[in-house]
Parts: sequence; structure tokens; C-alpha cells
Amino acid sequence: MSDNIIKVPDLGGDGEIIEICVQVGDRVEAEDSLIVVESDKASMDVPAPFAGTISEILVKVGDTASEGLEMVKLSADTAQTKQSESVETAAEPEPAPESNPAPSASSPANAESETLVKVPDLGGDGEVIEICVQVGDEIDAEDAIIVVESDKASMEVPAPFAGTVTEVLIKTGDNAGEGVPMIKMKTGSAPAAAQPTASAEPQPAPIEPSQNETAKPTAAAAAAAAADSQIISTRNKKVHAGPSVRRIAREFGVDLGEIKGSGPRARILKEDVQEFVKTRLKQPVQAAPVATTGSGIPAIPSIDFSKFGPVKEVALTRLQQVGGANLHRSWLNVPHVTQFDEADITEMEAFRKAQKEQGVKMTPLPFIIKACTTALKRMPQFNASLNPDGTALIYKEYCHIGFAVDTPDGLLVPVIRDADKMGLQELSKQMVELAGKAQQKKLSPAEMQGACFTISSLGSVGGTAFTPIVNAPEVAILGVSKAGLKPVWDGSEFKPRLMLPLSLSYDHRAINGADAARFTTLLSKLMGDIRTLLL
Ligand code: CAO
Repeated sequence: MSDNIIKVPDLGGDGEIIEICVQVGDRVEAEDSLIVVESDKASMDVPAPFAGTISEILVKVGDTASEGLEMVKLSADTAQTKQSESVETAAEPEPAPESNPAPSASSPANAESETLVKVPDLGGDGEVIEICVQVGDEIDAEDAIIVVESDKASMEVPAPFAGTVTEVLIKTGDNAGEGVPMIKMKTGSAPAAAQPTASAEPQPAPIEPSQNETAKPTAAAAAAAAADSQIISTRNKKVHAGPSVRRIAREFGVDLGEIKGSGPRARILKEDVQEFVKTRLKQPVQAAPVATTGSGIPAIPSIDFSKFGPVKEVALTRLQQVGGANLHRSWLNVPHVTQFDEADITEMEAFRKAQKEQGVKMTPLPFIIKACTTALKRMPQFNASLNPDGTALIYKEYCHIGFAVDTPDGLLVPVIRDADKMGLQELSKQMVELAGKAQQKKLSPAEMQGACFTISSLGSVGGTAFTPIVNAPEVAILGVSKAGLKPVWDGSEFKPRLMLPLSLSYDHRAINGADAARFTTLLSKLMGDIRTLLL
């Protein structure tokens, strides 16, 4: 065992250490994350260059991670010491040895040096179907140099760094096997992102951007590019587009199948996507996405139903369109799970009916809202939202409850503010008032905002269970179905009990399954004995 000081490699700029992923005594494998660094562009894991045991940590969260900063001491196994020495050298800002370049590019050692860029490992051979550069072109890192087509996919081979093309050594029709020279490039300076890392030799990758950046023509990057730039069929149409164009299209939610490419072989260029988005923005509001979705999701083919029989097309109301788009967004973004349960509301119903006889009309819903606010107080993780990047839970110290109202124009969700501070009668009054306003289209935007948790009651309609869609960024929604009499075993005999079906859908990123089961169990308990609501 020997101690090796592991230093921060060239990250292409400074960043702040936001996480230390190891502790003294930890055994790490090569490539395991040591620290996470955040710059203004991305957060990146800095991996261990070889396997070993952490003997000392030399940095702390908040430190500036500059190139050469000593991060940890790593005791390598004896067998690995030799490799570790070269690793430490590699972590120093020294040029890569010219004699053993990575398969993709020889590293530019000096400013203005000419660099031979070769085809990286693409996971198999393919035919060059397009040359994307000419002599004299100034290209950026990741710009496509050639397009290779195999029997599985077409893929762009990106430039490993920015520079000027000085010679093109490959032509269409050539076989693009690993190591085939593609172009020569002149670089102004030795760029960090272009440092060749992955190769047949297990060299340490100095850094791996965690945000899906593929700056280096590694085997993994090539595979990702291959997957990304596969010729996909959208609306029964083949599209040619590279990874960067596909990324932009995904960001804008654009279906590439709708775009006519202006590049060679109808290839879709960045400008085509930008132009498409500009044109779309000028058009009136789009209907909720039905046949096409973007985000790389296969589109549902549009069908002429009149081929099969008479049809009539009726436009969705604006409310249905907007509501549909919101539901679709939640459905796509939130990993949903639904927890089912039943509450014995026999006693609650007896109380409600007694109240009714005395002239206090109330449906079960105010009781359900009351039970929910009480449960939300006890389990505040349900009265919360994930922050936008999903790294923290924002707990709300208020408790506003949304409830779904079915109107002829579509679904509306008015919000009862500070529902936790109200008694049953006040809740009932608010509910009736807001539901009435919803029916008459008189709800103000403020009356539909700020909910922490939503209830969707189909109890007056029927059904035994359903899976409601979480009203994101809320983290859970309670679906309520129709209560019915069921024989329930009380330990000595079956008794007829009025059972209320509950369906709790939740965002599994924020809520774990056990807590969801605890929440519905708590709700059942509270509704089973409404005296507990007073506690
Ligand atoms: N089980 C059995 N009976 C129920 C019940 C339940 N879970 N919930 C309500 N009922 C009964 C009520 O008690 C009432 O009967 P009585 O007059 O005899 O007391 C009857 O059903 C009608 O109730 P209601 O619909 O007038 O009142 P509500 O408080 O239950 O609901 C509101 C109000 C606005 C939520 C409801 O009218 C509504 O719009 N629900 C639809 C919500 C919806 O569409 N959700 C789906 C969203 S996802 O697409």
C-alpha cells in the first residue's frame, strides 16, 4: 500500500466543491466519485483515478476546486501503484504523450499545433455517408465532422475540440473503422474538453460531466451519440439530425418529424429547429398535444376515422385544452404511484346524517378535507413540493387544499385557503361557494392557486378506485370513490360497515411507499373515529 495525493484535474475552469462523496477509510473503485464540483455551467463528479482506500481528505465543501488542488490521499493496492503514479501525472496539467494518443484524437500539445483526428471506437464499423466539414472551416468542440451509417444507426462523429480544419482525410463511402484518420485540425490552445481519455487502455478519465455532456469522443460518448442520433421514425417519417440538434429539439419539445431539414440529404440543422419554433410561437395557442408529444416519445399516428364510419369533430374547450396540457405535463414529469386503502366511515356517516336532520347539510367531502389537513400536519412531507431541480423538499407552513370540480367546460380546481384552520361547517360553506363559482365560471385566478394538496372526489358518481394524476408541483393527490356497505370481520362476526375507498397518488421522488401507506392508514383512522379530528 502507498499513499497517493489525488489532485483536481483540469476541469476547464474553477468550480465550488458542493459535495465530498467519500470518507476516510472508504474503499473506492476506479471512477467512483470523490467530489462533486459545481461551476456556473454544470456540476461534475471528479472520479477516483484508480481503486484504493481513502486515507485522508484534504478538501471541504465550499472550497474552490482549481486545477492541481490536492483532494484526497488514496492508498492504492501494491499492484496498482505503478498505474497510480502515471495517474497522478495525468492529473497534472501536462500534455498527453504524443506516442499513445486516444483512438479519437492526438492531444494538441502546443498552441497552434496540427492535430490528427481519428475515428473513435463507435462500437462497430460503418460507412461514411456525409462529410460535414471542409478545409478552412472553423468548428467548435462537438460539431459533427462526419456522419457514419451502420446497419443499426446513423451517428455523427463530433470534433473533440474547437479549431480550424486543415485537411480532410476521409471521403463518403469510406469504411469508418476505429482509428481511421478523419481530418487534421489546428487548435489555438490546448482545450481541456478535448483531452483524449477513453481508449482501449483503461486511462483515468479526469472528469465526467454529470449533465449528459459529451465533450469527449469517448466510446461512451460515441455510443450515446449513436443512440441519440439514430434515424427515428416520427409520424411515419425518417428524420436525419445529429445529437446537438436533437437535444435542442427535446428542450423545445419539438417533434423533429414535423421539420423539413435544409442540410445535405435533408438533414435537420439547428437553424431549422429555431425557425420552426419561431413560426410556432407566432401561431395561436396550440391544442393539448394529442398525436404528437415531442420529448422523443413515439407519436400516436393520426388516423382518418371517416374511413371506418361517419364521424363528427368537436373542438375541446379552452379549459379542456389547458387542463389537458397540465395533466400531460404532470403525467410525464412525475413518477406516479397510487396507494389504495379504505376508511370505515360508518360512524362518520351516522354523525353526518344526524346533522342533516337538524338542518346542517354537509356531504362527506368537508370531513375528508378535515382528515387530510390533520394528516398533512402530522406528515408534513405531503404538504410540500420538490424544488425545481429536485434536490430539496420545500415544506409549506400553510395548508391550502384544492378540490376538483367537474364543470360542463372541463375540470376546475378551486382552492380553500388555510383549510386547516376551519371547522367542518366553514369548510362546507367554502366548498359549496367555490364549487358554485366554478360552475358559473366565476372563479378568479387567485382562487385556483396555491394549493398544497388536492382532493378529487368521485364519490357522488361511483367507482371503487382510480389513479388520480398528481397536480404537480404538489406531491400527492387523494382520490375518493363511492362509499359502500361491506361485511367487515370484527373479530367474532361480520358486520355491515360503510367503507370509503381512498386512492392516494404520489410523486415517488418525494414520498416513499411506506409513508404513503402510513398516510392513508392515518386518514382511515381519522375518518374512522372523527373525534380524533378534534385532537
Ligand atoms: N360516497 C358516497 N356518497 C357520496 C360520496 C362518497 N364518497 N361523496 C358524496 N356523496 C354523496 C353526497 O353525500 C351527496 O348525497 P346526499 O345529498 O344524499 O348527501 C351526493 O353524493 C352528491 O354529492 P355532491 O357531488 O353534491 O357533493 P360532494 O361534496 O361530494 O362533491 C364536488 C362536490 C364539487 C367535488 C363534486 O360535485 C364534483 O364536481 N366532483 C367531481 C370531481 C371530479 O370530476 N374529479 C375527477 C377529477 S380527475 O378527472
